[in-house]
Amino acid sequence: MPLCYSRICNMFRKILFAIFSTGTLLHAVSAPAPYGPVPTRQQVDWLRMEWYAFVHFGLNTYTNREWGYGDESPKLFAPSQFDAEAIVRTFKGAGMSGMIYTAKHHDGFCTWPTKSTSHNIKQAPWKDGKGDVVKEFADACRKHDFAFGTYLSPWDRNCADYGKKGYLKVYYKQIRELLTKYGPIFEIWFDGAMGGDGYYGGARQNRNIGKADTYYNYEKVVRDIRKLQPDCIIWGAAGRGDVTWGGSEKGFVKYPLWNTPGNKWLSLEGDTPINHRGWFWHPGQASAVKSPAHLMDVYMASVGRGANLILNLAPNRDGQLDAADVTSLEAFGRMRRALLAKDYALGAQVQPSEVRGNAAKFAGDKLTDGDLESYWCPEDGTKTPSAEIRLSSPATFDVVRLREQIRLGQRVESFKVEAFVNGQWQVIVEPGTAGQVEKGFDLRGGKGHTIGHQVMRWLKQPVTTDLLRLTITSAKACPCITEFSLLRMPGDEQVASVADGSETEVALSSQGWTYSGFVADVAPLAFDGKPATMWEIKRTPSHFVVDMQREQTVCGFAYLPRQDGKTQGMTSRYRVELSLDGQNWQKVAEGEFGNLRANPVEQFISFPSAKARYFRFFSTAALDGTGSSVAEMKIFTPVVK
Ligand code: FUL
Repeated sequence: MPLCYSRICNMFRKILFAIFSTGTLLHAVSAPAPYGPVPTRQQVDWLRMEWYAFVHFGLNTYTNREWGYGDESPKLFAPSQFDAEAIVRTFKGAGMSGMIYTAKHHDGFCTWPTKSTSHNIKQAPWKDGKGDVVKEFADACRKHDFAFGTYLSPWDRNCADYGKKGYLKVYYKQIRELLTKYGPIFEIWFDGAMGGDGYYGGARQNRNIGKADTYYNYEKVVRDIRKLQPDCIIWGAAGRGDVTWGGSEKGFVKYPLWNTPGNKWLSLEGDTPINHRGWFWHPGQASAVKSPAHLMDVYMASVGRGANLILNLAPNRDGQLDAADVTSLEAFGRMRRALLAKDYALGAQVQPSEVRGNAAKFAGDKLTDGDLESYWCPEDGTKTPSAEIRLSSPATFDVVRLREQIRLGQRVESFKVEAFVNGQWQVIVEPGTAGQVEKGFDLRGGKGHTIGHQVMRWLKQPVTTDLLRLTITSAKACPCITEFSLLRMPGDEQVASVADGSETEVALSSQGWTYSGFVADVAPLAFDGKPATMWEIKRTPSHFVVDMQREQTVCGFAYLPRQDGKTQGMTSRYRVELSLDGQNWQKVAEGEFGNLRANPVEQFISFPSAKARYFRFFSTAALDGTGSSVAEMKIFTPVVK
């Protein structure tokens, strides 16, 4: 028996030797072990969707508000020409991959026939109360093979039980309905805005919920959703979901971007409306649409930094998208397609400094094979490898795109790209150094920090070459790079995105105006066209009076909140009164400027045209403590056509 055993061992040794020496070993080189938190399959699929639409459409569409108070009448909801399919076709045509619809916003109005509350679409005149906006969008998406997702505001300013236990039953029911009645939901959005004043069934109170995570019991919410729709990506949920906010409602995310801030993978989403006026549709917004060139900046500052982009288009009161929004969206869609149409590095020869186990599977050509799964990788101990990339002919490009194999974790901390131009190596993407943060739209000439799912670096100017060198200058573990691409940014098509001739009001010139009221000496700073200077006082309520020196017809005003990044003393509620003689006043507008904390953009308020010489603006409440401030204000007069 022992003889037999040793013979078997010998045979086994010989077989192993044969395998190793014939090169079969090459196939046996194993992939690196995952490093740190890795994304789920769903998170990887989601990142590949890149950009999709947000659709804010509900009662606010009819009230010119960003945040409804909760007492709006459902009778207002009457879109005469709503066509979900037309909207979906527009999005798809622009190259978007899906859409997320606000099934319920903070005002609590449910745009589907829910059983959870009577404040829903059944009370609306639209389709005689038999309509269902969620269903129409979901069906249109399914028909056009387009992903459908939903936004359900946790904060509900209509529900009498909000802030109490009773609301949770209502809310959970709404989640269940949306996830069981409308087919696959690719993403569900739980907004972060929570608590505050509201209608609350007539109580008209201020209700605080303490910690959102505790009140909503997001642990349970997430568990339930995973059971109902395991593929659904969860936004927010106090950090328990799969995706978190990009940090600004301007659409950019900060770079370097780490998806692994804790012990789980967390993806980022940049969100912004296509129109400067806000998330919902507002009268006269045709003149405020963002240009295609600006949308490209947004794209490069979100998708280009490794996040996804959700771009909002708000249907108008007819239920249709405004032509101006669509024109800009489509022009940007063409720019994006042109940018991604040709990768000049595709098929290029790659000479890396090192290949893991010399295995073909991890060789340099994986960088340029156009396959998002295959990757170039050195030995475990090597963290700063490099690779020379030779194109078949010289190409001109101004965007360098890199991708990591994130299924193995996020590893790269910084990288450098050089181009061989006029007989010399020239650094075209400088390596990032610790502590540098890229924010906003400062994009061109950006440094090479993280890679993650993807990073696009926009060069200061186009470069022409056929030889490049990529060097990973710092990594947490051996880098696994799936793609190295060279792209060309199309020229800014100067698509007219403003002034479609539908202007109904214009701002009056403030020349010669005088001011009284609180700190009247600084009131002119609110009318000087300079957002950095403002009328400001540490007191609420307070007010100022504008004497326009002569009688004018006025029909509205615009308020730009303080732009210095502070929220203390940012006016959030207002009242406006007019007077012909400075003695007798008439109130013409009163309300809330919603969503200022996340999106402090210019707010436009209209009121019925009236004659006045004096305009009195009251700041009646402020965000974060006492104070009042106005960075800029405009007073509008109607355009006589
Ligand atoms: C915010 C909300 O308060 C806004 O109204 C909007 O829905 C935006 C997408 O999220 O937090």
